[in-house]
Amino acid sequence: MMPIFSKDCKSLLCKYLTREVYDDLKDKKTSNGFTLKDAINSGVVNIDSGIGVYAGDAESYELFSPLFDPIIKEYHGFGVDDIHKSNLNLDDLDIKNPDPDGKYIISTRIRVGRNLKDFPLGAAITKEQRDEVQREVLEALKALNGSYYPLEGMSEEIRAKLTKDHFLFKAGDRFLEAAGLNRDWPKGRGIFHNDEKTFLVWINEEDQLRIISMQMGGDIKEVFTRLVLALGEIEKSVKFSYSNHLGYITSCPTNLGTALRASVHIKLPKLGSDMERFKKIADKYHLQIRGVDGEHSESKGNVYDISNKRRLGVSEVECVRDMYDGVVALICEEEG
Ligand code: ADP
Ligand code: CIR
Repeated sequence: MMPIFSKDCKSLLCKYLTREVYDDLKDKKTSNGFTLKDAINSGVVNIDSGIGVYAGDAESYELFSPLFDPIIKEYHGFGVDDIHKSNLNLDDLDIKNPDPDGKYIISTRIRVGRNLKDFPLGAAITKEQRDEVQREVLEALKALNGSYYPLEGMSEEIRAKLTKDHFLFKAGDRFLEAAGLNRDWPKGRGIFHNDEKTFLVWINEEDQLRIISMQMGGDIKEVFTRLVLALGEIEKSVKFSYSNHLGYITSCPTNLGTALRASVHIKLPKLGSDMERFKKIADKYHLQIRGVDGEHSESKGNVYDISNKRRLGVSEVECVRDMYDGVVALICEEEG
């Protein structure tokens, strides 16, 4: 049955799931058995979703395009005839630390999401396939310096500390739960990281890989450089799911394209007391404001997570540049 959304629902799902779209898609199923009902369940169960949909495989984006296309258009400003282009050339990112004295920026993090070419995405994957993804990714990570810590068997104390310190994904996310992305938890999940925890890979959370570079302070270029070099190593042994139209294929349509989120944790007490002004600048520079514990969390002590909002139809270098330009503008406003 077509879901009925309450009047105050603001998700892109309730905006674009019209009766016509629903009737057109309700009986369709991808070759992995993923249906419209599966794709929309997260937004139906969580009416406070911003988006509300997840894909089960690359095919979902084609089969359910009457729903996904307008959502992608609204979130990324990217149309059906547009083409995505990747650019990871470090020489094209000419930026300096926007806060060399460390007055505002606490830390910088850049992550990309990736999924393996020959597997369904997490919402439609089987337990055996998920275990195989973990095995192939760990094989690829042998080329990098670090150790793997599986979630299964990890003490609750260590898991909670890694999450609190911003290194590990949270457990029991209700949006992922309703999307079917937490099935068989904690099996097949884990975190790989180097001793300094400046390079990390999450395995089998929302996406099969979340490849992360992070460090204290505001040296964005150094963080991006570490990420790009590691990506090159990983890509020597695994093939990622990529489409010429949509770029890297991800579970959530907000991550399509570069799947890159470049963020700073930044202290902005003045702007924090004038949210209207803060949001206006964020919109102008294509920024997203999150709380300090990540998506769907609140700010603490006037520290905000500021990141690029657009990820599709802009290159990786441009995504990082969006964040950099926005942070420079925010610091200028805070000082002015
Ligand atoms: P994602 O970035 O993978 O989309 P979240 O928004 O949930 O997901 O963030 C994941 C974790 O990364 C959270 O603990 C968040 O606080 C942490 N994080 C994000 N940006 C930074 C940053 N610039 N410095 C330190 N931690 C960060
Ligand atoms: C939601 O719809 O709110 C969740 N499914 C998360 C969507 C991803 N959020 C985002 O803005 N990047």
